[in-house]
Amino acid sequence: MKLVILTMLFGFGVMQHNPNFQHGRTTIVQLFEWRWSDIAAECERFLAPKGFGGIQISPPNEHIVLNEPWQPWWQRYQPISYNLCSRSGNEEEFIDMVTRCNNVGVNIYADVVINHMSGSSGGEGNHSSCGSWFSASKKDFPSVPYSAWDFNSNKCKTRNGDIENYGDIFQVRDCQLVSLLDLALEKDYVRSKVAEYMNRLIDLGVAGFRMDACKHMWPGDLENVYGHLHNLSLRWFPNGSRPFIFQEVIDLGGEAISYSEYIHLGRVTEFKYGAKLGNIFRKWNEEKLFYTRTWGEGWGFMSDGNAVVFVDNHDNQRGHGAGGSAIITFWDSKLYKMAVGYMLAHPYGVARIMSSYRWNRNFVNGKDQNDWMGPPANTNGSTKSVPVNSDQTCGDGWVCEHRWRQITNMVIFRNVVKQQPQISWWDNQSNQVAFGRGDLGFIVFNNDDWDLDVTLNTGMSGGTYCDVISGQKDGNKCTGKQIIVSKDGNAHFKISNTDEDPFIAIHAESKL
Ligand code: 5J7
Ligand code: CA
Repeated sequence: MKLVILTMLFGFGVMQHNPNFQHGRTTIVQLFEWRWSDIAAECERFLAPKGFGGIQISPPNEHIVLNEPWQPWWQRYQPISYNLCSRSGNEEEFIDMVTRCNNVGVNIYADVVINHMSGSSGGEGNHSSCGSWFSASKKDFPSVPYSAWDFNSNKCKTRNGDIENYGDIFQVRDCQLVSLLDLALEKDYVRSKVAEYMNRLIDLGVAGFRMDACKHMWPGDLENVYGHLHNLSLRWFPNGSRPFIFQEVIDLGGEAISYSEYIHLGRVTEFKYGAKLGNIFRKWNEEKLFYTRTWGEGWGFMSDGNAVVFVDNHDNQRGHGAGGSAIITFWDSKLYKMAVGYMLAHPYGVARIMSSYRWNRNFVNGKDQNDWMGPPANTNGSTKSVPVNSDQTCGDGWVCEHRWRQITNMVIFRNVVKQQPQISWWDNQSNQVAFGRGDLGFIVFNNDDWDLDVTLNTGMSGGTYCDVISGQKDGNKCTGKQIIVSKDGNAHFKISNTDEDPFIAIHAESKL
């Protein structure tokens, strides 16, 4: 009996750390600000065939619509109601997306904003994505409905009701984050409204949630909400599947609130990962790639089973948030491909890659004046859809990093080598490193300012392999470099530091 109860408790807790990937897939792509109709098409024409595991979508609920002078991306982080109509599309389009992506085995993870509603200066009227009326000054959101009683005002002790001191955990949880109206998640009513919203998404087929701003919510309140969630839809998932939970807690160390308060509830975003990897590939702060021999827990990161890892996200790719200018993004494409390649080759964590849009960066004294800019839009403010060019790149300002050959092919690499241990580490005591994943994959990086020219034991079976960075396997030939592995597993690698992509990766399915 005791054992049964223990198994149930353990099983219940652990399930929320599992991404529920289908068909042995491994990787999440954040399709930031994409429309639902574009995502549905992308699942069918690209993500499923290339083996992507799931998508983090922008918040699907009704949000404020701002004009300053053009809709900023962060309006999606100011909820007005839990109606499923947003800048990305309406309810019908949402349902169509979830259905079509699930039908081809690509999971949908919704970004969920439950710490707050709109900003306190959000005014009164119908400037919301479904046109619902609200009054920020009266704390009245009748489409949920929430009224003034459902917010934290009385618990917060700061003068203007905003968080002033991140060293005070009561302020961080009970006061307003940059004037956003802070929900009283200790109230059963608020918990039930939030759980009802999340259950609606689960019942439609969503596989899990990216929980926004968890630092600003009490772990006990989150535990209560998660405890009310349904199992995943039996239409696509095995009986008893729990929603995957990954929580945004920005913790680079040195604050009063630690990621460790949240790991029993689900996975947590490991912000140290991209911040450190940025410094390493940029060779800042005396960092060298060979120091990553102990990458992962050896660098003081949270344990493997709790981490979601990423090179950049929608927030820190624009100089906001954790990591500052060390964060590598598509703007530094050569370094970016290497950093994402490293992440996808390395076994630590559940990996998420970013898919962005371009904006007019304009630095004044080191600060981007246009860090607020929303997605490519038509003159009426609606988000442009994502056109795919004949060379498979995206148009109209959509970057589609996930379609860059080097990145797509490393998503496939990660699927091929999953669960294989990291072996055969080699380095030159500088910025050239190599490692294998069991006998199924091998990768070599040259981030030094000189050539790499070395014979290494790959641990792989003898034969000719196509490098999946400079090209890939195409029938019985390679479109890029070829690597010959001898019967004893040795292979010769030569990588010029001036190569467009100074790294090489081979795996079992790239063998001729
Ligand atoms: C929260 C943190 O705990 C943290 O450590 C951090 O670095 C950022 C935030 C943060 O989270 C948000 C979550 C939301 O759902 C909505 C939000 O508006 C925020 C948010 O604003 C926010 O902090 C901003 O970025 C930090 C780097 C600054 O230190 C903060 O002051 C804040 O900056 C504010 O950004 C400006 O002060 C304000 O004038 C401006 O209007 C506002 C614009 O909104 C954002 O930049 C939204 C950021 C955001 C960040 C996220 O991590 C996220 O998941 C969603 C939105
Ligand atoms: Ca709060």
